[in-house]
Amino acid sequence: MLKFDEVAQHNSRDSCWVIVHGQAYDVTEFLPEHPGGAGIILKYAGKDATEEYDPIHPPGTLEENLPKDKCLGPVDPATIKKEDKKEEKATAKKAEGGIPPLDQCLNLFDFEVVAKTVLKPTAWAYYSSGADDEVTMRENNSAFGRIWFRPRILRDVANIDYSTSLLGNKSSMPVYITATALGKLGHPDGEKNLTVAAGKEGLIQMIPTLASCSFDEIVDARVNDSQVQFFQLYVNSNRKITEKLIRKAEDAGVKGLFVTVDAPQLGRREKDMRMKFDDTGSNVQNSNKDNVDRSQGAARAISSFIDPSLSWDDLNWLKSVTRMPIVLKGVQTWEDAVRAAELGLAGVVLSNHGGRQLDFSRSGIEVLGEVVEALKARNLFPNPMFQIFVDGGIRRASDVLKAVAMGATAVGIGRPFLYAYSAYGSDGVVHAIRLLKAEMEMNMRLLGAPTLKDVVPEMVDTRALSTHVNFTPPSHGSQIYEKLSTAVGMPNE
Ligand code: 173
Repeated sequence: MLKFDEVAQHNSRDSCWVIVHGQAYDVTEFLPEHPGGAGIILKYAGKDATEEYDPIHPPGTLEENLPKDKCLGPVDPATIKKEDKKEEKATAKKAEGGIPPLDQCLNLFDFEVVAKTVLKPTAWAYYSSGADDEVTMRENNSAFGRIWFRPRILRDVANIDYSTSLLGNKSSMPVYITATALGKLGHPDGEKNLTVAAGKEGLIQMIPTLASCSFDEIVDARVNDSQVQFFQLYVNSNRKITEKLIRKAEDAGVKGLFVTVDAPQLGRREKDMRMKFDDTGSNVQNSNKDNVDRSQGAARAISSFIDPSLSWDDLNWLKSVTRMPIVLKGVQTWEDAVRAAELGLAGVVLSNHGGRQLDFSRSGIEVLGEVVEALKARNLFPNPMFQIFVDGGIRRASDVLKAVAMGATAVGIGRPFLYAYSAYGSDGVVHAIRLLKAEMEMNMRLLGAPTLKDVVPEMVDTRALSTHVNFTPPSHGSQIYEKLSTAVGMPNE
């Protein structure tokens, strides 16, 4: 068996070995081909790269991309030195009981607070960041604060039922778990935490194209055969790869295809970028040799597979390769929503990608107002065959109910569930869902709406929704930003 010290000698561009899951690999010849650039591998040359590797590469990636003879065999575990102490520190905190017991989390915001203390700095930066000045990211939640309720009284609200149906599939609540990439940054079980919790609580999970777990692992984690999942699709420049993914999803019984249409290029997330610079240090030096832009870390490198030339013309092709209902995810105007409806698609998600794409795009909840109005004017709403979903900034059942009152079938929630499992595993997600259910029951009772059919437009006052206050983004000196560290590297120091 190989000894760690032997691997450690192959630590250069000329001879580069890395350890992943206890196996040594010779990746010297693969360096120029690595989609994320050679530099990131070289950082782990001669070392154990498992922790960095896992969130970004679904199982099987190495086997599929390296010739068999490049796997050099197992490394004697007794000789492996733990190089990355950061992760150990993070998990140590949990072991010491450094986080509050789960039942002290009373709402979805609480998980974010706990997750920030548990996550590795790079993971926190990746999950929590938004594009540019993060104005849209904050607006997503703030917009709900401009909608007020008009509750009705003296209705029989002894029994409350908030169950519903998404694309013809039962859901215990008008909420689904939306797709988010790189799930293992937060927890070794990654997206499987979401699958298990969704199954237990009767919610639908949208499987991401760029998950850390493989598609099969996420499907196999279903708690029973009747558990429903959707699939989020990034369309690859190589359409054959996309067709294969779609077929795989269909074969696995996936019930809906959500095509992301708001990310022809990945937004600039500066908090994330700052962290990558800190993390690799070597990026600038390497930028001449690598032809992939790694200045935005792994996400940007992976996103190079997303086809920016995708257009309305491709939708006929998409429809021809699947029987799954197709929903466009990332629609931001009534014009595009009407076009999707007229094309006979199954729905739209009014979303700005969690504020991670175009800064100063409006919140999904604001767009919902104009979309419903435009569809109604064309006799396209209500229509059970064309459902409207909203995501972004939803943290309370009151937010969910505001969206439902305005015409949404359901809303997607992303980050809060990531934070919940990062801190508490799958149990955290179950708890988060139960908190939302408790809020749903109370809010519907107080609104005078025993079922979701009773949650009607007249129950919300949305007059202020599209009135944006004269808002100047806070300066870069405010506490919201991860400031550029001036401690080292200033030219005149
Ligand atoms: O929001 C994201 O970070 C995202 O959608 C993405 C896209 C490509 C690669 C990784 C993540």
